[in-house]
Amino acid sequence: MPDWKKLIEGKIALAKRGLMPGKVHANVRVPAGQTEVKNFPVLDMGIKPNVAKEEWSLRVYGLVEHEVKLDWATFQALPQVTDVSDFHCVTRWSQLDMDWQGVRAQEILALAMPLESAKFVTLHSYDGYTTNVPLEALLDDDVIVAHSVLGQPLTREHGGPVRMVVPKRYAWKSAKWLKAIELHAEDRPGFWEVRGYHNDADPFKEQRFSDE
Ligand SMILES: Nc1nc2c(c(=O)[nH]1)N[C@H]1C(S)=C(S)[C@@H](COP(=O)(O)O)O[C@H]1N2
Ligand SMILES: [Mo]
Repeated sequence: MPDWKKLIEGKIALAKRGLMPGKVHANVRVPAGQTEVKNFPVLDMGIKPNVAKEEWSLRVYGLVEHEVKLDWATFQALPQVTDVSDFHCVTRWSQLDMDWQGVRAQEILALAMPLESAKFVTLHSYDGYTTNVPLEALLDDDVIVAHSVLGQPLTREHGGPVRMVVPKRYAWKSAKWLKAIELHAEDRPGFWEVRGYHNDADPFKEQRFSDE
């Protein structure tokens, strides 16, 4: 005789887990509709700006108490971390265990002291690309302003010298060749978001296009 009580309790526990946001895919590394790759493909609009470390700077402006402009040396002097996360591109590839190295976005935002009214962010890149995220999303521990990955400085094609990495969103939110972080009160859709990509871009909800 099976232990019915235990079986039923187990089923209920499983069903309930499915109702808890964020827990549904807790043991699934590769989201639905994605294929795991290991060759770190390159994806962008084809313009790959050549930004030397000496010429690079990162500006934080908009609804902040202190506008910040970091040059390479100042950026390197900030607390450095390595965060391992998975990278999901809307074109259906995922690369797991990416060991992004750099400074937590929360660290850089703290220097600028966002105003109470700041709720949304536009990431600006040297190729003219933009993408939008809620300010809160950038405060997660796994969001890195990265200069290295896979044990090497970021190559130009992957957004070097510095890119943003927002692991909980599809990779188009991870702006390469990062130039500025602009804070505002209202949400401003970026390059892909005005072209039909989903505003929120959660890979585990398959938020690929806004009309799906
Ligand atoms: N500045 C900039 N950042 C960008 C893009 C871009 O065209 N320009 N493309 C985005 C897209 S669509 C993806 S999938 C990822 C790809 O990053 P990778 O080329 O390092 O794999 O970068 C994102 N960041
Ligand atoms: Mo992409």
